[in-house]
Amino acid sequence: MKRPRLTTDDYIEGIRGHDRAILGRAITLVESNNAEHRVQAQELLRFLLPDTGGAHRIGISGVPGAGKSTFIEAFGMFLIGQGHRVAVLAVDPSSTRTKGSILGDKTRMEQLSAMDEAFIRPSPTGGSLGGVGRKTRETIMVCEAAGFDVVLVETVGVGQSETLVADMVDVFLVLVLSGAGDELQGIKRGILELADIVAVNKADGDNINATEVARAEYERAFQLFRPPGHAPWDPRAVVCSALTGLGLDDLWTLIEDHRRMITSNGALDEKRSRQRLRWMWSMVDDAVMEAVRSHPEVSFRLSGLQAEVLTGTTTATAAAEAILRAFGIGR
Ligand SMILES: Nc1nc2c(ncn2[C@@H]2O[C@H](COP(=O)(O)OP(=O)(O)O)[C@@H](O)[C@H]2O)c(=O)[nH]1
Ligand SMILES: [Mg+2]
Repeated sequence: MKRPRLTTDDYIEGIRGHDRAILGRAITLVESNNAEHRVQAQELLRFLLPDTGGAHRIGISGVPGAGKSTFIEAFGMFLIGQGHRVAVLAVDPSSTRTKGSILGDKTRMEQLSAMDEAFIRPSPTGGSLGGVGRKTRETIMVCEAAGFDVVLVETVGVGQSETLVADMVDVFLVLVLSGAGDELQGIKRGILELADIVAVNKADGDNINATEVARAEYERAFQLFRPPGHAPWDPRAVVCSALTGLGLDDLWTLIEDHRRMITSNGALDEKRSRQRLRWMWSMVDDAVMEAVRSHPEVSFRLSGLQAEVLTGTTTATAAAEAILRAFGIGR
């Protein structure tokens, strides 16, 4: 059954009135690639804009099995206990909304998903990484307008989606595990570059000592890699247990310290401004690339030119110039 179309006023009223059904539909609107929907979504966002930006935007990454889902359940419940309203979003470009995909395991978030103060939304499906990025960023704005003051954005700890999420949040948290031979030597450089906070999870049972060792290794690695004092924030490592709740309060205190620090020295405003500008350009880049690739004259010549570059019979420069000429901007 087709639901009646909502006007932009309906959306605004529903979002401001904390109507979950309308919030869900507003996000669906924002996620749509349909041209008419895009127009209405942009109109809606323009009206909501003054109510956005108020949340702690927190990115959470970690390899599968690190405990992200369990952590978000426990941390989300902890935050609600502190009086917060928590939205949980996900970025997983490979997600097909099947079982086992990110946030597909709602069973690990049974408590949280039943709370009025929580809103859990799975990753937008399909489309390019850039498309997923737009949808998630605009969803963050809609959730903020709906009064969620903490937005957790979960992503898998691999490659580009991690970088993408780090560029849409205020603080980037990486969940890691102790042991498994990854102390110092194997610490992923990406973690050191992106993380504001590393949380060594599963600090419970026989694992407590090992997590403390790993935490100290991460702290040392941060000091070597990013000498203290040159950035608005010196990254930190903590231990926690998503299972017992140990360390969640200290972690939140640290996130609040981070917030205070980057607010007082102006780094938060600057970070968000830079993020918006990069986001604008990434959308222009994507659209231009799409226009070039789908241009009839370009597609006509593309496979031939690519083959010549692959075999080395044409230089990359000559082929690039030929493509741009075909598109109409070359010399
Ligand atoms: N002992 C212990 N197990 C945990 C903890 N957090 C998660 N787990 C377990 O680790 C496994 C993977 O957790 P999950 O939340 O699905 O990880 P994800 O793949 O990162 O989302 C599950 O069996 C969890 O029960 C923790 O703090 N302590
Ligand atoms: Mg999970």
